[in-house]
Amino acid sequence: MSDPETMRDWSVERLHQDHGQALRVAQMHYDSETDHQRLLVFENPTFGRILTLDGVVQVTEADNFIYHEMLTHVPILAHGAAKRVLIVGGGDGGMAREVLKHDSIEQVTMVEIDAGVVDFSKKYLAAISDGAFDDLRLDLVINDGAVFMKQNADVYDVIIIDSTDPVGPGEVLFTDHFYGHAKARLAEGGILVTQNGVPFLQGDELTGTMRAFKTLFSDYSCYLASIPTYAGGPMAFGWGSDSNARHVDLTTLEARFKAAGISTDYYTPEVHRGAFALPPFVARLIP
Ligand code: AG3
Repeated sequence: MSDPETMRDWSVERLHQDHGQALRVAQMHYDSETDHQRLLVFENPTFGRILTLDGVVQVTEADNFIYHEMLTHVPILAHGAAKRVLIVGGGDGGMAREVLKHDSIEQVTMVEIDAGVVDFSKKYLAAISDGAFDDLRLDLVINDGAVFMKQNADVYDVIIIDSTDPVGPGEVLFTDHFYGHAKARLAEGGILVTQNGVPFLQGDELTGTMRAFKTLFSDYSCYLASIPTYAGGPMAFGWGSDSNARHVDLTTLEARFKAAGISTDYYTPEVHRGAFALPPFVARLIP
């Protein structure tokens, strides 16, 4: 039985100073400390299995589709001819799952810092990766994303930063340095997209990334989607490119989406276009 007074049997997230969220733990599936972080998987009747890292919700079976579809199909379909995709982070395999839906994608490189997250996601969160780890197009590299970006010389059409929040191991993925190295790994016409937190509560984080993008890219902005367990309002995804792909029109997107032949639960070409409409409180955070 859960006790609302003590929050026993609830997993409490305290990511933000003045706001938290609690999710009922109907059953604990896994609880361990890896080299990098504390990792829990528990069952919640509404959200299914939930993965938390150091108490912060990373992924749930029920709502991960919104996040993963928006960080993959938006840049891939805006690009229109993407063949090589790099995912930084994404150890649960959800991002790879969505990228690999596109038959036109020939190669996906995923750089995850924590081998523990991958191993255990395969076992405890198999529905999230849904076979992605067995796809021959996926090349899994266990390395620090920042180190990989500096060392590797390959280029990619789309780079997706599927990071945690900028505390702990994820912090380096929000630095100007890192974005500079990421840009150097983009092929001509390439697009960089990033997880940038919920701007209502993490406005500085978005501003920091956008300030870096401003110096790096001829076109930069962010787009939005609400993910229930990333609480606090819509989440922002950073967008940086030297192409005009952000302004691709609806008719083109519709044709590309149809040609891709993929099925989605959140993404549509209209949602894609609409996601770039920014309320003033968000637009003001972009220098
Ligand atoms: N990583 C993004 C978690 C961000 C949570 N942040 C927040 N609530 N502000 C998700 C990994 C899924 N592949």
